[in-house]
Amino acid sequence: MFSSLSISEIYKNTALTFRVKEVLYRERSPYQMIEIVDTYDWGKVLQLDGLMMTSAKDEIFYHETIAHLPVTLKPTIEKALVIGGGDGGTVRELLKYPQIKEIHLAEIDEEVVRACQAHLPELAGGLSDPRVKCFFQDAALFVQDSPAKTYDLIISDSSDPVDFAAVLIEGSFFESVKRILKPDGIFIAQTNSPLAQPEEVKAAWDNLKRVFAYQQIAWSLIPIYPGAFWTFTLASQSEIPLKIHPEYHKPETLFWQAEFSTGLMTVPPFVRQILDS
Ligand code: SPD
Repeated sequence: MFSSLSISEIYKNTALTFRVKEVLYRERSPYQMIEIVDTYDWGKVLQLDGLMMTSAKDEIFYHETIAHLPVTLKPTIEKALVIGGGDGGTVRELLKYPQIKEIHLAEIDEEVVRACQAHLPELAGGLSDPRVKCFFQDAALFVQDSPAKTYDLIISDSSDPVDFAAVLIEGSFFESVKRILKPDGIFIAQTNSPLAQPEEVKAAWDNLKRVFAYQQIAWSLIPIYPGAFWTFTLASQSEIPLKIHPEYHKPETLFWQAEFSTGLMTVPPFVRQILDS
């Protein structure tokens, strides 16, 4: 591909490769290989075990959607839990809302947080905010051990559902999430690409449907992920409003606009076919 230094994600029979200016961090933690590199075209990129997690150029499409969509739908959120999300991008967006008083981050790999605080402060800077408390433990155990009816919002900002993260789209995990959500609380998970990973999209949907009374697919475009067309799935025990509240969206954003909610929660027929298959 490139004769000089590069970084790739190979997903099945497709590869995405960026030419690298500089390697900023490259260490193996007890859980995974962590790499942060500065690329020519996408700015700084975080890879975990060879999988693209985020890039400076396109992270807004992911972090703004996963954080602002649920808050725009349910503006009374005071206490939130972020599962995974060690790069800090999702927490950074939640911190833009003054009504959110407390954010817990359950991230298995403390070294991801430390590496991002050192090399991606534009994402991870908010993790040292006094409203944020980090718990470095397995998210599946964290949700199992948390008290019932604790959170207004839970966001699963997980890595791909492989290895230790595979459990994060299973029914048993969703049962624990339901238990620790307040009765009118809302859950949103990143649920992969219907183009590249239709089986994972369907598995998450089916497992959520067995556990929660209401669920709703939303989508965004994340160019550095396999398939680029990416889904997020909302779930709740109370009805998920499809009517947006633009007045609840005040923060400065570069991508997200409250008016997108309706469009991004409109399920394209090719996605509906996967969910109904
Ligand atoms: N294929 C990549 C899926 C990763 C989703 N999570 C990314 C974490 C960004 N905060």
